[in-house]
Amino acid sequence: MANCPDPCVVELVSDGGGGEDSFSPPSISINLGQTVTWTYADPSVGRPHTVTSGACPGGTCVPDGEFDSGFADLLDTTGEMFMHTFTVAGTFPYHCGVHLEDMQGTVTVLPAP
Ligand SMILES: [Cu+2]
Repeated sequence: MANCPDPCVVELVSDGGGGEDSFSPPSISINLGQTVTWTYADPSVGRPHTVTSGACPGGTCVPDGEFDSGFADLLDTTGEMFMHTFTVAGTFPYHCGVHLEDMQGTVTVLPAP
């Protein structure tokens, strides 16, 4: 797992860059109180994504309400961002509401030293 610097940025990308729909990097760890900024960096401009908390057990994604960029304003424009500040330690799985189990990530919030 990559330790994310502060400010911490996770990019939303897809096959336009030769890869797959993904959060890059998919798994990060941060310190308690740190903010994560998800930035649309998908070369396939117009391919929409969301950042939605919740795991996908058995391939079915279940939003858990911790954070959600939502469907009202899909992330589909270069540089568009969604931010969330993590104030509780723990492991927070999330997914894209469009690509579901094919596009997942995890934020691990380290406890205060
Ligand atoms: Cu997506």
